[in-house]
Amino acid sequence: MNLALQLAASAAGQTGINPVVGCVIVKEGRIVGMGAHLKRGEAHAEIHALNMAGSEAAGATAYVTLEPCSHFGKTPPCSDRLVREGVKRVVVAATDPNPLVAGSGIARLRASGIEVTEGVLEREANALNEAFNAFIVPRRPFVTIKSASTLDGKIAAKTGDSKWITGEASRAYVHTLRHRHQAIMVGIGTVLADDPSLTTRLPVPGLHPIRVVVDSTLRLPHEAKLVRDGAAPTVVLTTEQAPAVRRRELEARGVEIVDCGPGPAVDLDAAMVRLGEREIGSLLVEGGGKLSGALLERRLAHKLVLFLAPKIIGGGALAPANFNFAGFGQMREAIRLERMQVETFGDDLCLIGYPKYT
Ligand code: AOF
Ligand code: ZN
Repeated sequence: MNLALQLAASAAGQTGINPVVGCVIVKEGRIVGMGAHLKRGEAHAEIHALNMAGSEAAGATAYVTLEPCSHFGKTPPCSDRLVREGVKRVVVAATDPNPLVAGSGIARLRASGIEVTEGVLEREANALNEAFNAFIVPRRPFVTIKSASTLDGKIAAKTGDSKWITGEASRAYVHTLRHRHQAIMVGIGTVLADDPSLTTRLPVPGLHPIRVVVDSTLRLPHEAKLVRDGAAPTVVLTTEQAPAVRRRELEARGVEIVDCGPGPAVDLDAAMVRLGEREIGSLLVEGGGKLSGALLERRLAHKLVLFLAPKIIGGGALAPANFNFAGFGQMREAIRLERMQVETFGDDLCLIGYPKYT
């Protein structure tokens, strides 16, 4: 199952709104087949592994990180294929929260006389599919806010200088995060200040996320890299207050404009609905402080990835903070994170946690 989890993890970021899944088939102490789900619309993990195993699948044990499916989606049900190949035992890590499956895949295997063991490395398997698990029913993207700040929570000095806060190792890891998300979101302030490309730049080629800009009045300049470079689709979330002429100009340049309410600000709840409809299941938010603060305040962030550089810059209100929102009067009202993890990248810390909204 550990190997199946590794296979699944290797496909992180490339299955769109589908889960990552790995499968290893073992017969008489030998691995006879392995597979991973590599792309939405293409074969599921079990099918690749069964194809590799061929006639060896009969009487074998299949280790699968996610309950084999029982529905006709873009591909036929994996549970039927496992039955047909004569697999004797199936070991499953996590059940499939997709209401079309949700236990019925396992039930089908058992009804056909296959021995099923559940819950093996379940926590690890669910961690790989946290976005899929959160998206599948509400159809809203799993939102991860990334920030890079000093120890005093600043994302720039009082002069606006922000290059660089964190070190090279942290910044390199951000590109892995981009590869693993379907879309990346920034506020128009960040675009005007930095003209970012928001692409994935790794030592090996990665996938570029769809670039999403929150821009209530369509201030996005034609000269911006996001408009000109054609590296990945650019979607602008705006309001009815945006001038019609700007809308036409940007659309003519290939930018997709999505209306999110009457304004003055972009309705972030509506934005998540629109992005979900567009089959964006995972969203990485990369700034700035106002957007991150607004998402947290609206309880729309599922996960925070906070890089902290071992620096203190000060600057009071002139130096922007990573979460800029009205705030609470009482400490007991503070947004708490749970399931905290700490990692290090060079001399930087990276705190990972999940906001617990009560
Ligand atoms: C499995 N093995 O490798 C995967 C599963 O549209 P489809 O046909 O690709 O089906 C997608 C659904 O199938 C997805 O929402 C999830 O419930 C399940 N994914 N199941 O047995 C796999 N990727
Ligand atoms: Zn399947």
